[in-house]
Amino acid sequence: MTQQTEEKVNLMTGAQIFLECLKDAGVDEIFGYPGGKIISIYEALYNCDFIKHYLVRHEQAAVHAAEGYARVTGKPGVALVTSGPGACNAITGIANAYYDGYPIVVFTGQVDLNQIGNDAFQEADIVGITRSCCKHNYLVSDLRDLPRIVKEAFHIATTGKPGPVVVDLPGNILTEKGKYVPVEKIKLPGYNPTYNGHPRQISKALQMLCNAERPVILSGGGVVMSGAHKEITELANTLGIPVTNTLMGMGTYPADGEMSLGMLGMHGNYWANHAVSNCDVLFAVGTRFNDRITGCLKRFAKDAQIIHVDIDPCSISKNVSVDIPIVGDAKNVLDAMLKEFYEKEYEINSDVKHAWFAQIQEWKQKRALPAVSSEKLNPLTVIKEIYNCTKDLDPIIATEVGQHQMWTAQLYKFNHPRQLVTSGGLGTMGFGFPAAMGASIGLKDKVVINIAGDGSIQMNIQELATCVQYNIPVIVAIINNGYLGMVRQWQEKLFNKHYSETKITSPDYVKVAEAYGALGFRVEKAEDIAPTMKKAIEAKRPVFIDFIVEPFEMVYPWVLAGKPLHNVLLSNDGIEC
Ligand SMILES: Cc1ncc(C[n+]2csc(CCOP(=O)(O)OP(=O)(O)O)c2C)c(N)n1
Repeated sequence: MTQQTEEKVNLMTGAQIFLECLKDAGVDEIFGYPGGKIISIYEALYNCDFIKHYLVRHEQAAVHAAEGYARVTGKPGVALVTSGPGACNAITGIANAYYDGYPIVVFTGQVDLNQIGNDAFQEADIVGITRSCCKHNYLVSDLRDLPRIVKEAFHIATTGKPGPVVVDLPGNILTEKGKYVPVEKIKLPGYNPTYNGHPRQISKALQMLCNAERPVILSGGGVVMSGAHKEITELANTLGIPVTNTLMGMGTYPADGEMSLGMLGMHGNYWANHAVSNCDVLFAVGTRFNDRITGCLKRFAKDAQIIHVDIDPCSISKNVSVDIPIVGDAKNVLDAMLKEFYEKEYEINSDVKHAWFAQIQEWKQKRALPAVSSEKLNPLTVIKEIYNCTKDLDPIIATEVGQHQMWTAQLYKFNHPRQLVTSGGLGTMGFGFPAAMGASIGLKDKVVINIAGDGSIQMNIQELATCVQYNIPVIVAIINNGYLGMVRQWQEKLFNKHYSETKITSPDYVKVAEAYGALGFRVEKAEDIAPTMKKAIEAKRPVFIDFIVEPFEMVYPWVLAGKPLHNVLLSNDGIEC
């Protein structure tokens, strides 16, 4: 054979090269949905023994599943969708991962290069559409660029503040033939995330924390991302500083740890909100200070000096102005702080800190979470009981968005990071179920439970078919209150009980489960919760449990939008200031 013919024989299609690129990136599981412009990738997948593809039932779910996978494993998740409608269906998932900062790479099909802009069949300008909701995006316009772009995409998705990267793959690039030349090194001179905090800022911050009389640590999603939970726990315990967390920072300090204040914000703990409102130093790590956390910005921690550690320089002093900014990776910064603390033997004034702790305990005693009173099965009882039945299994808990999400955050005690999978920034109903599916694929031995509302579960309910096809044993606990509960709650309090379009009907979820080939149970009494959970866990199959609950339960504590954090509504009766 001549050298030229030999080279021709060794040529691969763009689609085959694409799979080799994924293999080199360490990817072995992807979520996707085929279509005309990526059919050549599916052809290449047909005999591919190094990538397992999960066929979802909707592209939005493919991206949420990839994010769920990324959240629990710490590895990037991958979704593959076709051009036009497939890519458009993926947008919500991309935006969701962007706001919560999780690393996923979404590959979208595109019409052939020479058809772009010609109103070609199934064309959508996905690079344009996703510009504002992804970390970076690419259109591959030359097959020779494909290995470099895929390598860069994974690098950008997983470094600095993680996020979604979109790679648009024109059909002709995937069918063209070429040689696979792996890329060894990434050269991105304009992209240099800062990992180490400035040493002088770190010393200043440490000094300020040691001198503080009423300090609080606020731990956010960045702590999960950088794997800094041990460091934050050590710092809090060593310096004697109470820790509150954002929804994204759940489990970064153990819920049953001595210094734990639990969640802050709109539905955060009364005592956590009061502690932040009254602290003199707030040490915020890996949080964006979004409005659900700060309440009225002008009055947020208004007497406090604020130290803010974040890997993303853009989030520093964006919402809350900061006294000591530290740009860097949370783990590195906290490590450096601890090292300096031990080496230089900083002193802590334990007496004043004890007084502060005693004050917090007083707030804690005064205001526990609301008591439950109703004839019907109460949603809070369901979540507490799910916690009791599963805490020893250390399960992954996903949620949808609504009241059930806030009750889960309040009542399920998360002792580990990456244990709660929930949509924080975008607040996407329909996220939980596919994300739970992705989480279950990522951690095959874990019990994975999606706590859902009856509204939310109907948004991506079709993924039950995916779970059945691959026997992904996700348990969906539907907190069925017959309403879009969280909106109904706002209508009750703020719109004179005008329940406009929030009463929602449901199918018979037991029959739905059975129709899809899954297991279904209905629970209406508290005593049936534990035995049903046991059956669901033992089944090791996809299960729906329909918990028929009191429709009018409210989520308290509640800081009304725009109010300061300490204006906490504890019941329908009044505001505690
Ligand atoms: C995709 C999407 N559409 C609309 C909303 C607005 N929204 C937030 S909570 C909520 C109600 C959720 O109802 P349900 O899933 O039944 O949960 P519940 O509040 O009753 O626990 C709605 C409509 C949203 N967050 N996401």
